[in-house]
Amino acid sequence: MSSDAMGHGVRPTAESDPGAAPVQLLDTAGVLQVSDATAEFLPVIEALSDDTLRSFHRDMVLTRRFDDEAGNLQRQGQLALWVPSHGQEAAQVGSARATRPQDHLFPSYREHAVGMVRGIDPVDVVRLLRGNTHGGWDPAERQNFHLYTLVIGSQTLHATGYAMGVAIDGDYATGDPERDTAVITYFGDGATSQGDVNEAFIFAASFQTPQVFFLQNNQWAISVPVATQSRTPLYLRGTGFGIPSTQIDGNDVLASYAVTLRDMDAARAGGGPRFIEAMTYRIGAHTTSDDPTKYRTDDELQSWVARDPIVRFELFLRSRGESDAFFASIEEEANDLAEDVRKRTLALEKPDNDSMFRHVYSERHPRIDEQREWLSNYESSFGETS
Ligand SMILES: Cc1ncc(C[n+]2csc(CCOP(=O)(O)OP(=O)(O)O)c2C)c(N)n1
Repeated sequence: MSSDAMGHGVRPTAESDPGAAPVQLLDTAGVLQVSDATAEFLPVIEALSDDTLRSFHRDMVLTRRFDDEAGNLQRQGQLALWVPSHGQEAAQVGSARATRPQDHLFPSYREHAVGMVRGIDPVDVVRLLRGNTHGGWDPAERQNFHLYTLVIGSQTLHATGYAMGVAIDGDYATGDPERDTAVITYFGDGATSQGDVNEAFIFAASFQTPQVFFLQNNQWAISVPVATQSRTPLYLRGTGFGIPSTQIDGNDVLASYAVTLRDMDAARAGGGPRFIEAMTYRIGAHTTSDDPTKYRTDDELQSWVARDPIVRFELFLRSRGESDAFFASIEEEANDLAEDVRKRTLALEKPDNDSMFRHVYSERHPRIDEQREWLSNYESSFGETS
């Protein structure tokens, strides 16, 4: 490709700031990084039990297996669309594991690992992308994991509004670990160009809300590279709003955990908002409607495959003596999960096409009636299907 998305004849690289040194606790070989730069975080990592470390691996593997299976189900006509999370598991699992039960999490639409850590049934997500539900779940019944948001960036405003509410209720900075609440919101590099997101930063900074902005910079907003979104590393945008900001290696689950824990604790204690930019990569397509080979190179893809978050963490666990039997048992659990998701998806009722028209306006509308009729005729043209 010889021109950027705007056709300006510049070919931006996909990475916003290859020269920066994000916080990294595990290198790609799974070796713990001991240095002045990591000293602040090492005690937190050393305090983690073997079981907690194993749970990080389990979360990542189960999510990836679910993600693959949902992609297969979409290809087989069971889902209208699938949004892959492959490659972003470490950013998601580390940050989600750093939250407390009373915290509130506001996702975009790719946060399958975050949802699973917070107790989402994977079939909740399937039902949403299959058209069986227009919402998905009740956040109060899903450990405060809020609804997927397809309108880019709008969840950051919801999160900031919620965090302002937490502040008004006085549910932070009390010193009570079961009461003090923080909010975390997830969004992408493309979303940082949205007005909503910038307004969320302003309100958060002005009102010193108890919240963390967690940006997964997966290098692409569909076909637009991050270098077109911003001429400066994105975490510096947060700094510009007066929000302390940190760039991390988003494929390092320990960095994601340790930095998010620090920042959520600071927000809960009344220190105001924080911003984390997790440098990661969307290994798959943007969605199943996208063909990334049209806009990115295989060399770039392979350079990120080599930084796979699960491989890296497995190497780390093995270096600590974790056995083959453990990894095999997680693999087996992942396969069981995929089978269960498949079975329950196939048992779901056929989505009710009419419901998408029913919820557009409160009263009937001739344009909607026209579209309803068109779809009904189109469906009938296939004859009876089961
Ligand atoms: C307000 C709005 N504008 C445009 C879109 C269309 N759209 C869907 S995804 C997307 C790219 C988002 O990229 P990014 O924020 O980097 O998140 P990613 O999908 O990479 O996780 C766009 C422009 C939308 N859904 N909402």
